[in-house]
Amino acid sequence: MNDLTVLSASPRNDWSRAEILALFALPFNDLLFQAQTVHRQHFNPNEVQVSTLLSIKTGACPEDCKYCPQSGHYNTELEKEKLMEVEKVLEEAKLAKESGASRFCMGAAWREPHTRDMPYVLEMVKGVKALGLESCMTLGMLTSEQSRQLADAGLDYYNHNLDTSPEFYGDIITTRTYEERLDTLANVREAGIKVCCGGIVGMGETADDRAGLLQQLANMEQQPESVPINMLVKVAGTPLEEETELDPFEFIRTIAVARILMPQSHVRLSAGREEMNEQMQALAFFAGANSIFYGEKLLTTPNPAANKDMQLFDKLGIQPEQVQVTDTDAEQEEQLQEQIRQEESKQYFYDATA
Ligand code: SAM
Ligand code: DTB
Ligand code: SF4
Repeated sequence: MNDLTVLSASPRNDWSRAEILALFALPFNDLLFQAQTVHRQHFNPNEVQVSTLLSIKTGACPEDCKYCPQSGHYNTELEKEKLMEVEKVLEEAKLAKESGASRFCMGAAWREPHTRDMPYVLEMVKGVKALGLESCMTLGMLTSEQSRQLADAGLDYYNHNLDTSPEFYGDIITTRTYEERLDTLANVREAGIKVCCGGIVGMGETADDRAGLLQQLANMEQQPESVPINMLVKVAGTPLEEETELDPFEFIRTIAVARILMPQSHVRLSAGREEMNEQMQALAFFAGANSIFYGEKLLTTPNPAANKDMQLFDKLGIQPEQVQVTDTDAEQEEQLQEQIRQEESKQYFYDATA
């Protein structure tokens, strides 16, 4: 076994860049063995958390993120859509629940939510919770007041990514700073919402940048509960459409190092699965990934079909992780089911006194 054995049971937040690079440089089998060992200390290795994503407001975003098909700065021929109606969002959430998702994530192509939009997104959170699903939103930057409103509505997770290392960040986004992202994350944390924060690889960053992203995430005062690792989805019309492929083993190494640095976090094998074969996804699960986005679409780009994912789970003996529904959630769900029963029964009875 290699000297650099880091089987830490509890999270550390003093990782140096050199230590992280040394993990990346381990022989592949040693790295995966360490990652799998850490993984088994905190999780059932045969369970994967399943989230479904929905774009609740699509395209025409004022930000210039070079990877993003929804930025208004690039012509990606995406059909723009205004904020969806609450009812439509809840219909989608119900379908997601019926197909086995335990968390429903709603994403908006905004720099930040406008005050006039808040009442609608708060209703969405309440409705999703009432269905007995965990709720997650990603709406751009948040003030502390907006974070508190979302927390009061019952939001479980807020997704806000750092995307890459502080050094490479300016090459990818110029319309908002790394500091502003950290401020939003601090607001979310302070409001008591769980943090979902990760990044994208395959954007032309160096190995040092990948280590830098993981260093930022791991060294947060409290590590994010959920860490999405996205492989860049190259979309025609974006400045990164011709970017060189990242070596697949480097991607698996990134997952494994994330697992070792953040032993208690769910690491999500996020965007990019449509371009990965089953063997690569299996390796990612072995390296410690234990969450996926499930359903045919991410926000605007394709994701593997649900039945393909279920077949892969079957082949690997993986079970979807079940959500722990609290008493309050269960009561709310019962109330909602009662409302639905009442609405449905109206169709079958006419008013004989009229
Ligand atoms: N507008 C909000 C924001 O940026 O904070 C929320 C939605 S935004 C689409 C959420 C995340 O999706 C981004 O931070 C980025 O990490 C990821 N993402 C966007 N386009 C992507 C792509 N082409 N490939 C991989 N990940 C992508
Ligand atoms: C995250 O880290 N990845 C998801 C979610 N958070 C919101 C989004 C991936 C988007 C991929 C490109 C698209 O479908 O538009
Ligand atoms: Fe807008 Fe978010 Fe896309 Fe950036 S990643 S352009 S903020 S939707």
